Amino acid sequence: MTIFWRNTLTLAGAATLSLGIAYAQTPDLSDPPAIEGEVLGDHGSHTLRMGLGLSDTSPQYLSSRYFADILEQRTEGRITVNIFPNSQLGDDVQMMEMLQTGSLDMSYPSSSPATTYVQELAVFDLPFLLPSREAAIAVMQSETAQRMLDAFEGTGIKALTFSENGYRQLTNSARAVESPEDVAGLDVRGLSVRTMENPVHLSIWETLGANPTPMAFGELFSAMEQGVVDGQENPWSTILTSNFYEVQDYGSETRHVYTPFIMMMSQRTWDRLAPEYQELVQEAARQSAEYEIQLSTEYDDWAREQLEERGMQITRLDDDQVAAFQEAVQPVYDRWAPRIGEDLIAEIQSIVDATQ
Ligand code: KDG
Repeated sequence: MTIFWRNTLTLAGAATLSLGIAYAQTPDLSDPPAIEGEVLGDHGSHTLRMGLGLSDTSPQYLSSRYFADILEQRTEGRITVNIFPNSQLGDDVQMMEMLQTGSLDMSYPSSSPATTYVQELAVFDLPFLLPSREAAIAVMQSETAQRMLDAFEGTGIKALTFSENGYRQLTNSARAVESPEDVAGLDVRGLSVRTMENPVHLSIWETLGANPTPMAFGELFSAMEQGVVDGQENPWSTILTSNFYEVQDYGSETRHVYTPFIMMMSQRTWDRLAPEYQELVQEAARQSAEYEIQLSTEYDDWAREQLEERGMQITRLDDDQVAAFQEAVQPVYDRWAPRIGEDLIAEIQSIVDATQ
């Protein structure tokens, strides 16, 4: 953090000295790995458009740039990827529909709104299922997860790889939250919380006594600014890189769900690529996903500290407090586990257990 003095003019025109603080925009991030591998021959030229919900300082954007660089370098510029951050081209749901019709080439949504295409993905939405990042990575790299990507076959979407969105944390503008009772509000109304467009997330916040509202990510900042909702939940990196701290005073380290991202391509675009290019795209997607996970890890604690420096009051929960949330959301399991599939949950559980 650098502190500098700046002169400002008051309305009356007198110069006053005020304290300005210039915050670092990103932590000290690892450089992307060197791009290796042969340069492919000429299999045609393609300019691809990729839409993201998150901002151009997010790990998702930075690693997508790496993806674009790999393709560009290894095809001598025959494949170019233009990336549009900040929901410029639409939200997760809209962009997946655009992939289906072929009006967009690539997108990178959370797995949660993608459950309308592949229902099994909802396993990731179950609260407190993945106790550590190691467990989450093992699950994302498992054959079980690959089956979920393959299950997009026939939807008009080619799912390329999982990467990390991360552990989601609650923020709000009403009060400090350290228990489910604080969410529900005993003497006051329950918090109104924006959720992703996903029924399990809705169920989590209903069960906790909040008033949940599913909403597109791109509408969230102004909804919080205008008081349409009190709060939301997202990883610290997103809360920082989307400037949510400007409209949210309180954060709680709930880590209630770990959600992945899925890098996706329109099936129509995929089908237009030569097999050599398809293989390259798949390889670049995996490499950039690894880099994304690395950046996201580097961001996590740093982002929380930055939020505190910028004035957000963050409550860390001890084991007993986390256990209280876990217990409170048990009805979500009772309701959703049979629909998501007990076998699938057991499969995920055994991958998790192997990492403990
Ligand atoms: O680019 C991804 C975003 O659009 C979105 O998925 C972020 O986790 C997210 C949310 O809360 O919508």
